Amino acid sequence: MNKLNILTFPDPRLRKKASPITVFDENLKNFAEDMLFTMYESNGIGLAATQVDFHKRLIVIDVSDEQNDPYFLVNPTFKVLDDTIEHFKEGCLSVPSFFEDIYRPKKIELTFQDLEGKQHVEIAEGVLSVCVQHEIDHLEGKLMVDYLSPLKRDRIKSKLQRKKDDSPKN
Ligand code: GNR
Ligand code: NI
Repeated sequence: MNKLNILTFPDPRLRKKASPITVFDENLKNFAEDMLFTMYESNGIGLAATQVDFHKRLIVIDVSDEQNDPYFLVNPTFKVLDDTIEHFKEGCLSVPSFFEDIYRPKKIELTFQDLEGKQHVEIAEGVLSVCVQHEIDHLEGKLMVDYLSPLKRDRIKSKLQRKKDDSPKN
């Protein structure tokens, strides 16, 4: 298993729109396992392929306490079932060390394929709903910071940019 490098804001590659997955082969499974490993190593509850510079519609999620209940979502989409807006303190591995209240619809119907290409439909609420919406945003090139005021976003941007300039990595 490989730990993949996670891109950080404001890297322009985080703005690319991911394309659908059409081939369900061993390569896809191996890559999904590397993503899951990377997510667990980084103590995340979700990871979108975009964040590791792979611009296809693939997400891994595990919102369980024990980190032993992974979901692999291929070509995920959702429909809002309850448009009550709830806020949640969100974090993002691509926006490290910032936690902000983000507002999103409460309840969704999630449609996705598994790594075999089989289709599934599920209802999601709570953290799972938040996380799925956060990850699908990544596939569209959208980030948590886009929901903040321009002032707040720019402050986060310059702090993270400064950190990048100081470190040889990335
Ligand atoms: O690890 C993560 N935690 C988190 C917390 C609240 C809302 C969303 C998330 S997703 C984030 C991992 C990540 O950046 N996924 O894209
Ligand atoms: Ni994120």
